Amino acid sequence: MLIRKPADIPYSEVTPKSLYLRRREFIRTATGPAVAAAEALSPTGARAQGRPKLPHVRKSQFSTTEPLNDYGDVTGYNNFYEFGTDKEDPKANARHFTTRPWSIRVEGLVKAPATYDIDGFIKPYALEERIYRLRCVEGWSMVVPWVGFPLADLIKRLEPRPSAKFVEFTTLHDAQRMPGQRVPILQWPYVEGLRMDEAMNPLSILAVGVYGEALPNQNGAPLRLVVPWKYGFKGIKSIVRIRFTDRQPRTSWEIATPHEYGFYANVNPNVDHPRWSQATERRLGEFRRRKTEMFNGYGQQVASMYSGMDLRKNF
Ligand SMILES: Nc1nc2c(c(=O)[nH]1)N[C@H]1C(S)=C(S)[C@@H](COP(=O)(O)O)O[C@H]1N2
Ligand SMILES: [Mo]
Repeated sequence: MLIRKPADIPYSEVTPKSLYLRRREFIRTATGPAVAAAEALSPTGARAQGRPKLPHVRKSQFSTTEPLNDYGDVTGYNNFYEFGTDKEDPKANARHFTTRPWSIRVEGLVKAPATYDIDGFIKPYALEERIYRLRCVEGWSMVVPWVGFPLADLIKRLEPRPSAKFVEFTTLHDAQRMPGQRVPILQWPYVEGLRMDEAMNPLSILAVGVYGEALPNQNGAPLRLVVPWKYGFKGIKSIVRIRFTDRQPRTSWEIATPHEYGFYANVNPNVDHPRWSQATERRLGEFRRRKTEMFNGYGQQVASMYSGMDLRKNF
C-alpha cells in the first residue's frame, strides 16, 4: 500500500518496485524462455520448498486455470507492514517469527465465545487448493495457489447470532515479534472485516498454506484471509481474533486514509484511487499491463451481493 502520512515514513516503494520487476525480467530473459515457461506452467507444488507438506488437499472448481506465479514471487514479494514496508522485507524479517503456540479468540455475537489453539481450531475443515488472482491496490497482481477452507464452513460451525451482520478479523499485536508495529504507519493491530454475506460467499477462504505447503510467515502464517474479488489489503494475515458484530468494522486502512481505502475494497477499474488509475494492472513476471477486470474477474459469483449499491460511494 502506498501511504501519504505521516509524511516522514519511508514509503519510497514505487521506484524500488519497478526496479525489482525489471531485475526479475532481466533474470528471466537471461535464463531463457524455456525456463520462464517451465516456471510459469509448473504444476502446483513444484516450486515449493521446505515447509511442512499439507495432506489431503482437494482441487476446487473455483480455481483459475491461469499460469501460477512462481514460488519466489508468491513468497518473496509481499505486503506485510508488521515486518517492514518494502516488498522484500517480510520474507527477511519474518524468518524467525514463531507461530506455535498460537491462539485464536472468537468473540462477539456468537453462540460460544472461546479461545482456541490454532491446530484444534482448523482441524475440522477439509483443505482445498484455491488458485486465485490477487490484485493489489498498488496495481500489481499475481496468481496464487492457496490452500485453505471456506470461511463459510467455519462461520456455520461457530453459529453467529442472527444480529451479527459483519465479521471482524485482527492480526497479532506484538511489537517484540513484529518489529514493523514499532512504526506508527497504521493503527496497530491490523484490522479487517467483511459483511456477513461476503464472508459466507463460497469464494472467501481462510488460508493455512500455499503451493501445497504450510504458509510461510511472510504470507500470513498460521492463518490468513483470502477474498479474491477484493484488493489484496482485505487479506489480513496472522489472525488472532475473529469477532462477530452488528456494526461495520473500522478497518486499519480506512482509519489511516479514509478517502483512499474504503471498507468494501472491491476490485473496480472504474473507481480510481485518488492518486492513480485502477484501470490496468501488471501481473508479476509480465511486461505489458493488462486491463483490470471488475471484481477481479469474479463478478459472476459476487456481483449480485452489490446490486443496488453505489460502488463509487461504497468503494
Ligand atoms: N496483517 C497484515 N495483513 C496484510 C497486510 C499487512 O500489511 N498486514 N498487507 C495486505 C496487502 S496490502 C496485500 S496486497 C496482501 C498481500 O498478501 P501476500 O503478500 O501474501 O501476497 O496482504 C494483505 N494483508
Ligand atoms: Mo496490497
